[in-house]
Amino acid sequence: MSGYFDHIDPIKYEGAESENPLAFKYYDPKKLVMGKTMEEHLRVAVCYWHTFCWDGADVFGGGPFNRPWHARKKNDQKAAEAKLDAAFDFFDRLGQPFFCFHDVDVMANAETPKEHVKNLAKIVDKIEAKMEKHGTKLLWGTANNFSHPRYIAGASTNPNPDVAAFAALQVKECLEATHRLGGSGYVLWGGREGYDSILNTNVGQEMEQLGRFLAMVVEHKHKIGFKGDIWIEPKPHEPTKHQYDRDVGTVYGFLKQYGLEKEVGVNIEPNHATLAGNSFEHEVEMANAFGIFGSIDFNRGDPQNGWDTDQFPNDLRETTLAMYYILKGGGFVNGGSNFDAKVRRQSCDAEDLFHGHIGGMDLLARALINAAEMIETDTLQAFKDARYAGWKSGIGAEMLSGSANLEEVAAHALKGNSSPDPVSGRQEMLENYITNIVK
Ligand code: XLS
Ligand code: NI
Ligand code: NI
Repeated sequence: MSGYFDHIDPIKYEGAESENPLAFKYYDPKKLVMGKTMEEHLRVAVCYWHTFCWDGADVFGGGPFNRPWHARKKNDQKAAEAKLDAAFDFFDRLGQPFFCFHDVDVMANAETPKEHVKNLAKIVDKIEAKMEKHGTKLLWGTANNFSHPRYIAGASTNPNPDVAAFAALQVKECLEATHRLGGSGYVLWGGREGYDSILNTNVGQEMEQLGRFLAMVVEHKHKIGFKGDIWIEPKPHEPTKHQYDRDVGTVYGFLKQYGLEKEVGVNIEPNHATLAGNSFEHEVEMANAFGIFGSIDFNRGDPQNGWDTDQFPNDLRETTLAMYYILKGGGFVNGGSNFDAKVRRQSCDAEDLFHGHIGGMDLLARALINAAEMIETDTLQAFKDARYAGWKSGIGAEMLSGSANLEEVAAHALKGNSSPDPVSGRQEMLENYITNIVK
């Protein structure tokens, strides 16, 4: 045991009346909602990187967090194992079912390709034993192909194919590790797959490279028999000026271009959605529309500054809406609710890591209950069904099925004696309905 979290008792569900800040008020894992437990619906995961790797450093100053596993200064195997002990100790106390990691989050530092393979394998053995003992499962794994200086100009989109080959090595090893650890998914976030300046970038060439890289990952998934999903995580920019996977719609076009739309889905992050000028629920609903919804990296940005602040989510209205669309799309299958979120730099105690996650899990629980209530009566669906009913028969159905051509549709319009009347979209009424649901 790490000792670092010893002063925190396991977090229990105590109900909405509880005044204990270190207890769940709404997240009751066994509570039944629409025939499934909350735990099964939400599939909550803790992310390794923000929770155990980050020491609180920002661009203006060093890390104030003082976690014991950072004290070694060198991220060697001993430090990696101390971090692993602390991570599973945290998971036991929080009681969430899943975790997520990048290869470099869990392993000792490596410089050469051979060292990379060796160090990852060493820690994966330890992770496997920990998972067996503690019962926490892997939601997804991913390779960090953006932090090391070799990736300054991207990974698969690098002008130098040897860099892309190093990235391929990392992805192959991490996909195999994810498979071995029983992960439900594998994520590719294109951290630097874009450009800082279009002046030095061959955009068409880079997208070809990215498409082929993704196809190789899918081929390998099938080769090793990985049954989980592959997800791209859209983000418009940061760290690059422009990232090719800018939002769900763009990713779908990209997948279509390379014939991968049936093989690859999306891991949506609300803070990335808002950076792209979209709402969170827009991204979920676009993914549903294209049939590529996968998983969520829950967090939020700060409306007053435009970057990926990765704060724990706390907006109940936004989360309720997103949850409604997630449930409408069938809910999580292999995906889940990963908190890609970090406590603020001044929240430097072990305890703060619990407050962040407790708040996030309680929020998801409330959003789930609200969304289930919305689905029960499904006022929105009924409204939309009535609004589009015209397309089910007559000229609407003929247009959609292709049985009427432009001339025939135009002839239908000519038969009318006047211009069609405008119909209210009832936006305020629907907004009021949401306001009254959110509680
Ligand atoms: C960064 C991304 C990253 C991915 C995993 O903005 O959210 O953390 O989730 O590489
Ligand atoms: Ni993320
Ligand atoms: Ni992010």
